[in-house]
Amino acid sequence: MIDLYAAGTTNGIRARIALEECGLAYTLHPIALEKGEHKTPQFLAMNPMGQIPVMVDREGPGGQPLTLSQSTAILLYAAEKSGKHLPKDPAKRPAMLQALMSASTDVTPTIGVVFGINRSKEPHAPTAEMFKGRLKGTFKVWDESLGKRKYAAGEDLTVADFSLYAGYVRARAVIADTCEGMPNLERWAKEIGARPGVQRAVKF
Ligand SMILES: N[C@@H](CCC(=O)N[C@@H](CS)C(=O)NCC(=O)O)C(=O)O
Repeated sequence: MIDLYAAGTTNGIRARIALEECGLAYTLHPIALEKGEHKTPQFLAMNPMGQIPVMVDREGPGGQPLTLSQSTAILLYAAEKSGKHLPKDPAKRPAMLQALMSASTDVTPTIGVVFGINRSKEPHAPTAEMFKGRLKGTFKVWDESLGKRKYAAGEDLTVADFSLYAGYVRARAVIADTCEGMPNLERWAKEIGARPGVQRAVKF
């Protein structure tokens, strides 16, 4: 059994999609970030960074308990444990890794910066606009790419799609103008968002 400590943020959603889509049984422990539940001694013992998500797999490698943070690490761990959503052909792996890293390290941190600026006591509008422009540019590249192929890394659904969807769904909910008017991205998001596991994962 797996315990997942998460909130409905991009990173929390990514980790939960991973467990849902890989068919791994888990118990969700919602963490209220606004109450500082990610800064308690118990939480910091699991992740000294004081950040969600954290996953505890009581039957990790070798049957030993495993505590893991970093949403993309959880995504890859779940995929490897279940044998799902990773290319079987080694030649397809580099494209999957490139797509995965762009989704996890280009899209998500930029969303985090825009949210952070907007929530700050004295939001600096030009900086927020600059990062929104960067995010829109990244989504535009994804839109063009998804015009040529079905999924994030090619013709097969992979963990890269789940990572990208976690960022896309939050951007669309809170800063919709960064991903509007992108028909290929919308076509792809409609398909990913219709998956039952993804639908369960985004409800916190
Ligand atoms: N790179 C980490 C980032 C985790 C992260 O930034 N978590 C945020 C929520 S999305 C958090 O816990 N923020 C609270 C804090 O940093 O105090 C991941 O992919 O899991």
